[in-house]
Amino acid sequence: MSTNFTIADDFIAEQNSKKADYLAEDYEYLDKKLRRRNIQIENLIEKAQGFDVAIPSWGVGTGGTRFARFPGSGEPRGIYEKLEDCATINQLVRSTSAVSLHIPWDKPESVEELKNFTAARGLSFDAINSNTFQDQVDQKHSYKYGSLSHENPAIRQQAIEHNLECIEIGKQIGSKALTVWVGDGSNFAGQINFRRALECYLDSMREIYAAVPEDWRLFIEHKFYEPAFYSTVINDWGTSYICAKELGEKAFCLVDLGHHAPNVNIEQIVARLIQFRKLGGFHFNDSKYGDDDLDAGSIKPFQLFLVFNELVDAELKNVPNFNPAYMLDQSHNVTDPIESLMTSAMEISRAFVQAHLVDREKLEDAQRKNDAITALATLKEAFTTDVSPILATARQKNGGTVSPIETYRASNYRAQKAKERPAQIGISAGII
Ligand SMILES: [Mn+2]
Repeated sequence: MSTNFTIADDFIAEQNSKKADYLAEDYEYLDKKLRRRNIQIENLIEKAQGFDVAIPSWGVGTGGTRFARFPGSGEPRGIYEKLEDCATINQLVRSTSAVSLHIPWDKPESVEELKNFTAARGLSFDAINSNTFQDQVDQKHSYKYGSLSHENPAIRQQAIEHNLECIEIGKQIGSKALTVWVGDGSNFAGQINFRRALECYLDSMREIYAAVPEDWRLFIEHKFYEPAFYSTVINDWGTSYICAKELGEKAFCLVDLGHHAPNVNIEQIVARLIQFRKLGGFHFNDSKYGDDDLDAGSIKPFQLFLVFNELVDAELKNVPNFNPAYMLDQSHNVTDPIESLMTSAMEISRAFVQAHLVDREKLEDAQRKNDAITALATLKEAFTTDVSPILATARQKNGGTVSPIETYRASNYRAQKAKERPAQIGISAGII
């Protein structure tokens, strides 16, 4: 492992020095512009430096669709190679220091070895994700007709025990949250009893909840269709909220941006969950039609900004217990996953910094006066400000690179990994 290729810090410094003059020019211009609006650029750089979004282990592998998967060269073949790629992403962008594991895909043979490997690369572990949406080798009961909500108590028990095992692994690696997403649902009207399925789900979740440590959070992730096409058990944020409320204080709702019907007002859902103290966090991605799992900010950057507008508003107003966990949840079919994840992490930081540019006094004044034009213009003023020099400076100050994609390509990382990692059949990489 130790002989594997890594990007040298000197190389990053050399790449950065090539950009220094242009960055200084752009920075100076933006600084002047923001000062006219009474905004201190240094504060925004500090905000950007402190911002972090977790990488899902499955995101560094090439994804696929229902039709096919076209593997990329040099893609990771196991958890350690996935962690190598996660470390490289963080080395360049410096805003992705945590990794979210998926059990059983990433089940470690030695927890100690996994912890040491991760810590040596400056990474930590975010929420742990359970999987009861597919059958594993040697599994006694099938999840074909459901898991936590199944009619058969033996199947529910098996799904509960898997989640308990995830909590145990999570405790050992230092996770502080369990994310439960179930694929349970139905394909045909009448196939399941809606009320009974949800009651079974809640019974199962109560047992899981009881095993969640006091300083942990339990995230419930809703999704309105897929893999079930007629109904899902946790179909929307309302159901998710009710379940989180039923379970107790450690349970929260997770919002995956792709898990809503087209044109749903997600920023309003976010505001609702904040108001009722049940917003647990996000799975960021973007979509055009369904749960496309495209790169964050690639299709609807204004929506991403509006989501962050709600989040930053809550942060600035010190809403109690407001501590959302941020993670990317994407499937990269046609891009190099490392490039997509770096770009997405930067787009999320961009939306976060832009939301900090909103003149909130002016916005509130416009709202109170029913001045819709000024209200929208106040948001647009922030949204249309190019904060790239702030993001680049923050990355550089944290030890990263001014131009992540350029530096990454110049390093030949992927070509090096293609040599180190000969292709292997049957890699399970996120079609979720
Ligand atoms: Mn998700």
